[in-house]
Amino acid sequence: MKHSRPDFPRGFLFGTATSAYQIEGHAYGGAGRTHWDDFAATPGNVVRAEDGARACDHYHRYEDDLDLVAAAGFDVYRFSTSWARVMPDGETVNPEGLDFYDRLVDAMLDRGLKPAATLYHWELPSTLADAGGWRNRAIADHFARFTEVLMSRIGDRVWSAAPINEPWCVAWLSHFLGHHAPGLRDIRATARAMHHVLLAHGRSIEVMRGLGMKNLGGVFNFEWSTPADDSEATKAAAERYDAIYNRWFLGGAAKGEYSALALEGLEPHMPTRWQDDMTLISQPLDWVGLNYYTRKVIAHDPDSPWPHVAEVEGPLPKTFMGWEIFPQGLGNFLRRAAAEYTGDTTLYVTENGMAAPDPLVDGGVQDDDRIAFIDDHLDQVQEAIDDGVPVQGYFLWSLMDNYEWALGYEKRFGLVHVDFDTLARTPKASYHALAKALKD
Ligand code: PNW
Repeated sequence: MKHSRPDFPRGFLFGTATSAYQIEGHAYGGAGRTHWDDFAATPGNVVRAEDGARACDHYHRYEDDLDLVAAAGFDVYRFSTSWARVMPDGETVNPEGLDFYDRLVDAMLDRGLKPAATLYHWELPSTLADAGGWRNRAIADHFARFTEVLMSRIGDRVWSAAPINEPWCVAWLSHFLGHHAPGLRDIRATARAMHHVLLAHGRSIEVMRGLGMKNLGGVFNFEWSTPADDSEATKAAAERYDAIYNRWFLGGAAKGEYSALALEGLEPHMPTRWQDDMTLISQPLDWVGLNYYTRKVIAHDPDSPWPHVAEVEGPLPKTFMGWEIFPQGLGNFLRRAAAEYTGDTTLYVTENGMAAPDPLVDGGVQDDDRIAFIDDHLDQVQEAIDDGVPVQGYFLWSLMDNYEWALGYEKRFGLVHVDFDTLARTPKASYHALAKALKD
């Protein structure tokens, strides 16, 4: 690859990321049922109705997997913890679950890796989902309790912690678009989830501060929105998309303010007295993480349900997800975050990467397209640094091929290939290229 460590300032961190449900194997270790198990079991929701019961069997193979992270020369390993593994019914503690994360964190430290924990990456215990999940304000109390239970055990050893991965996905993708569990298509449920997910974030940060933890942040996802034409109606639609996707959650968490444009449509559906929560929601953060993959081309669609936007086919090359490759969006968001929301606060790119078919040929995977993708996005990080944006790390999604949610196991994002029959791990060309770049 083109880039290597010396291209970046001293102390700039390289990492790779995974999430619990996508790799661990949820059938093991006494974990409780989650709304993703329920969602996947309902025909039509997930390709081939695949779930995370076995996934990559990381639960048993974590030492080998962490060897791969360390051998590549990564500084940081971003992982998530499964709420239902720690508290199978959302309330009772499963000692085996806590023991697992305790061992996992120690195994990272043994290898010189910085453990970057995300408490919630989408697998809600079914009992809590059945009680209304993110639509129910009580979720914030439950999440605060989970934070306390988990971090009382591992909070003294994690390098950083963030409460919730990608609040937009938790709220919008899951309650408005219906693509993720619980698969709702309901604007009222969405507005409530959009607020409660941030309330839970704020409560969790508060609990972790109380435990004396340092280096606490939030992880948000971003998609650049490009108007399909230059009519006023189209430009307004692209701005509404941007307001909901890219401004609502970051604005709430970083400034205690929701986008006025997004509120125009959402206000009637919001929980009562939501304004009273904005101070709690905007707890000071030590860093903000940006997850970035793609852009969308947006049109105005007068017939679509609120918010009257439609995604249309764009002209750029696409990944195996069908997502357009648009590296400039990453630079745009890094600059915008610092200029409009986060100021001097440290930023990390907490996820970036691409899916490809990645067939195993002659015992290897020649994923040159992924290497180019990474280089092109690192160009953007470098430009942002040159522009004075305080971005201090870049973490690849993902360490290894894994359960890609509603798309099952076919979409491979890994630097390491996983054979889902034998579970054999084979580092791809991108893994070897990064290992060389990080050592040089
Ligand atoms: C991120 N969308 O999710 C997640 O953090 C990962 O768990 C996931 O595997 C990765 O990106 C690749 O998909 C997203 O449809 C999933 O807009 C879907 C969307 C956005 C982010």
